[in-house]
Amino acid sequence: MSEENKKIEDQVWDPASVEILAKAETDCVDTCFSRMDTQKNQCKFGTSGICCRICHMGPCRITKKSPLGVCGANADTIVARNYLREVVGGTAAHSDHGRHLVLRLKKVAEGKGGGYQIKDEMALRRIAKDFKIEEEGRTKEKVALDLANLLLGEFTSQEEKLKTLSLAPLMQQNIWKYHNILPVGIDRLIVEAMHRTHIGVDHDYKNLLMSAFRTSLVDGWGGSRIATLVSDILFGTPSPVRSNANLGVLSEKTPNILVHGHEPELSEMLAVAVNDPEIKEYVKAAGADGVTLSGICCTANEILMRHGIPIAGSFLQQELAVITGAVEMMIIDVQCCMPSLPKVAKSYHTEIVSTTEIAKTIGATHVRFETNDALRSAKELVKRAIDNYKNRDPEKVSIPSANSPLIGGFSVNAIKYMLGGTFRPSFRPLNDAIIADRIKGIVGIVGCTNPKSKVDAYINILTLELIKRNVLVLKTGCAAVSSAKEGMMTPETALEKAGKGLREVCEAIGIPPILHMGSCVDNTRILEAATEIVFEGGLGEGISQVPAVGVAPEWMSEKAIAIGCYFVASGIDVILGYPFHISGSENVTRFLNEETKKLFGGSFHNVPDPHDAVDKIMELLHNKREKLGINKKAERKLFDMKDRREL
Ligand code: XCC
Ligand code: SF4
Repeated sequence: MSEENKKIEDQVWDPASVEILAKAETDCVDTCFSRMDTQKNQCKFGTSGICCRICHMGPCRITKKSPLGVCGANADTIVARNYLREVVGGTAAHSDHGRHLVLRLKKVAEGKGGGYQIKDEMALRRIAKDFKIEEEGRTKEKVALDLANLLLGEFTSQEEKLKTLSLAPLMQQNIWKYHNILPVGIDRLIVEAMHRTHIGVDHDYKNLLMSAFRTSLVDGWGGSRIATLVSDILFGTPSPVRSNANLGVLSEKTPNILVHGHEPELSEMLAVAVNDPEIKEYVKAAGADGVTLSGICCTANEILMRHGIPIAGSFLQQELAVITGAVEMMIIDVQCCMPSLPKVAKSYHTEIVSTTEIAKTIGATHVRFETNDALRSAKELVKRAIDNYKNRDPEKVSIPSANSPLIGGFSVNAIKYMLGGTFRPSFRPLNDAIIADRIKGIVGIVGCTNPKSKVDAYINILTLELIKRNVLVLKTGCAAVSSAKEGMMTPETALEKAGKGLREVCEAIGIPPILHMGSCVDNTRILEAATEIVFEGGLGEGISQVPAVGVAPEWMSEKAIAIGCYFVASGIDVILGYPFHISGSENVTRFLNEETKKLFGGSFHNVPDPHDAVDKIMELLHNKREKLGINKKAERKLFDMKDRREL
C-alpha cells in the first residue's frame, strides 16, 4: 500500500471513502480532509470557549494576565454565553425545519397543499388525540387544520407553556417545573436567549446554562418533535424497509441525482418525480433506463425511512460523492451542506443546485423549489439533471463497489407493532427483556461525523461492542449511516455479533439489534421510545430512571449540542466523543458534567476513546439497573477488555 493510502486510512474507516479520497488526490481536488490538515493547531481560545466577540469593545480573550474582558466579563460568563448561543443555533435550525412542515400541513388542510397530502390519516388522528383535539366524526382536513394551528401556537406562545411537553412523562415535567425551566413558545425562547447573551445582560453562568437547557427543551420536545410528528402525517409514519448504503449505490448506467440537506418536502417530491411516466420517457430519450435517486445526510435518512431510497453517504461523504464523477446533480437545501461543493463540482460535470431562499451558495445554481407546485418543480429539476447526463466524462468516473444492505424505518410506532403484534402493539416485551436482564438497556448513538479523527471509527467500534454486551442500539443521523455502511443494519449480519440475550430477543421479534430511527430531528423518536418504556411500566417513573444512555461520538454541529442538552435535561446521560468548547471555565465544565446529574438525573461525560466509552456506558446502565433493583447479584464484573479494536 502506498504511503498516501496509509495516510488516508487514518482519516476514514470505510473502504469506499478511502478509495475516493485517493481519487481526490489524483484529481487534485481539495476536500474537508485536506482542509482539516491546513487548519491544524486550531485556536486555543476558541476551543476553550474564552474568546468573546459579543461587542465591539472586544474581541476579548481571557488569559492569566487578563482574566476579564473590557466589560468585566470573566471566563465563566463568556464560556456560558458562547455555549448558550450554540444551543440557540441548533434549536433554531431544528425548529425552523419544524415550522416549515407545520405551515405545509396547514396549507394541505386548507386545500392549498400544492401536491402534498395527508398520507397517514391514522397518525394524524392519533396525534390529534394526544393534544385533545376532537377528531371523531370530523374530516381529516378539519382535524389537520386544528392541529396545524395548535402547533403553530407552539412557536408563538408568549406565556403559555409548550403543549408538546405533555408528551413527556410527568416526572420530567415536574423536574422542569421545579427548576423553573418549563419552556414557553419556541420563537420567544430563542429571541430571549439571544437577548440575554447580548453585552450587559445575563452574567451568571448557572442562569445562562439553565437557559441553555430550557432552550434545548423547546427543540427536543418542541421544534424537532413537531418536525417528526408532522412529517409522519404528511409523508407517512416509517415502517421497516430494505435498502442500501454507501457510494456504491450510485449507478454507472443512469443519471444520478443526490438530495442533500434536511427538509423532506423537496426530497419527498423528487422520490415521486423520478417514477413519473413523463420522466421515464424523458430519460429513455437520453439513453438511460431510469434515474437513480439517493441521498446524503439527513435528507437521505428521511427518504430512506419512508421510501427505501438508498443512502449514498453521510456528512463527510458529500464531497466524495461528487468526486466519483458520476453525479449529474446534487440538490441541496438546509443544514450541513458544505460551501465547498461547487468548487469540488468544477472538476467534474456535477451541477450543485440550491433550492431555498435562506440557503444559497456561491457557484451553485439557484432554482427555487416551488412548494406550492411541488411535483412540477421537482420534475423540472430531474429533467435538468437528465440533460446533464450527456456531459458525464467516463474517464473521470469511478464508483466504489461498497453498497451494504440495510433495514431502516424504525419509528416508535413500528417498533411497538413489531414487539406486540398488530392487535396489541406494546413495549411490554422490551421492558420484560430489560427487566429479565436479557437486554441491559438502550443506547442512542447519534450525531455527525467529524474529520478531527478517523471517520466512523468511534461509532462503529462502540456500536459493535455494545451489541456484544446485550445493549439495544437506537440510531439516527450520520451515526446511523456509519452502521449502515458497515453492513450492521440487517439482522443477518448484526445478530451473529450480538450477545446471547439480545440476539434471542431480536430474533423472536424479527428486528436487528441496531435500529435506524431516522434523521437528526428524529432523535425525538429516541425520547419517545424512552417515554413508551416508562409508560409501559416496571422500569421507573421517569426517563431518568430508565437504563438508557445517549452518545454523540463524532459530533460537530450546534444541533448536536442542542440534542445533547435536551437528552440531559430529559434525564439521559450523554457521552461525548469530543468535548464542548468550555474547558476555559471550570465552573461551566463542572456544572455540565457533574451538577446536572443532581438536577435532571443525567449529565455529560467526555470520553474520547470508544473502548472507554463502552466501559462508561455499561457502568451507567448498571447503576440505573441497580437503582431499579433489576441487576443480577453476581454481576459485578461488567466489562470485558479483550478484543479491543485499534483505531
Ligand atoms: Fe448534519 Fe443531520 Fe450531524 Fe449529519 S448528524 S452532520 S447535523 S446531517 Ni444530525
Ligand atoms: Fe469583551 Fe465584554 Fe464585549 Fe465580550 S461583551 S467582547 S468580554 S467587552
